[in-house]
Amino acid sequence: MGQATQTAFRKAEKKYAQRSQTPDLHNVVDLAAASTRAAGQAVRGIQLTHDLESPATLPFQLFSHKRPPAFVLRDHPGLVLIPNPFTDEAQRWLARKCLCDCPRPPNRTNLTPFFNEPPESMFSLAANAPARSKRIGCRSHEDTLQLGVTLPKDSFYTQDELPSDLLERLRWCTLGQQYNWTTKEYDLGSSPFDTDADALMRAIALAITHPDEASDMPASNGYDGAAFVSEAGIVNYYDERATMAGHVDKTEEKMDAPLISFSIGLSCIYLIGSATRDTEPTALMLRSGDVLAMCGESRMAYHGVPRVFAGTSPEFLSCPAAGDQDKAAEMYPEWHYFARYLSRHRINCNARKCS
Ligand SMILES: O=C(O)CCC(=O)C(=O)O
Repeated sequence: MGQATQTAFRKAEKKYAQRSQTPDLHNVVDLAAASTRAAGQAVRGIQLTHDLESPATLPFQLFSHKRPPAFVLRDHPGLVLIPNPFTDEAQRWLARKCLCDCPRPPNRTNLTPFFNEPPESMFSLAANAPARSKRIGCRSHEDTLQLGVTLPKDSFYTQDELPSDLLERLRWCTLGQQYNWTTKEYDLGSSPFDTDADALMRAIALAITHPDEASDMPASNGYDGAAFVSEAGIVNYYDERATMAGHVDKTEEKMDAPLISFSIGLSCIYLIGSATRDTEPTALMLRSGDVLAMCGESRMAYHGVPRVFAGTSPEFLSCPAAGDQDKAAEMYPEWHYFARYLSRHRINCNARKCS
């Protein structure tokens, strides 16, 4: 497609995806860099209407403040950004949840159709595999047919693999109601949504209920957060070169309920547009710990991730020698392996109400 016929969204994707030169970040709304548009009129601070409460089941605090700063964007009614409200400990816990607990049966991953994933965590296997002999077997041709898939032509998935190699190919896992990427329906059964993760998402949904509307930049979130339940979700795993093309999440029946996400690890450019690809999107810098909620009008908006930035993961996640890492190692024996992964990846976990 020629440059002239490209949509405004596509043009923005290409601009930020380009690797031959450092991208121009001038127009990127970056709440951690005071010199950008963020300091101007692109965003407005809002008051959260409820405290962010940690689930009582956890022995530590998830949130560093009960009412952290939160923002809405002028051009995108309903999009709420809470810059990293988490404690360092919480980010480690979330990373561990996304890497060890989420990508396990009965949750499905992009690898499920092709490999007999072990019931224990692939991450732990990768971290602890003492010998290069411990491989994960690929499914038989019959199994893949039963799952409604055929093996890719290039025979990418035809031999048993080391857990560490498979971990590098992990792209997504689905939570709760399992999403079928072919039919674009939730028709593949269900797994229990992690109770603590759901409690976290509910706390966010409640806190952003009806943020104050008395302004020229309304937050436009009329949804009553008390009604939110995480029924389905996706964990996306990005390596330094991974991208996510612009799309709208519209399978859910309850499009008035927010789509809530948090990100851990590397920073990225997140593009948010409108209900058509023809509107020029706004570029946001999302950093480790940032929470984003797509409510109201923005729930129907095109969005995507054209760029992940290498070397931007915070030290407390990515450098085993930094800060209170002894505590992390005590809680998670494989912490060195986590740190290695998190120094080179971004994880995004999101939740939706479907019905
Ligand atoms: O990685 C992100 O921040 C966006 C994820 C997303 O758009 C999705 O899972 O539908």
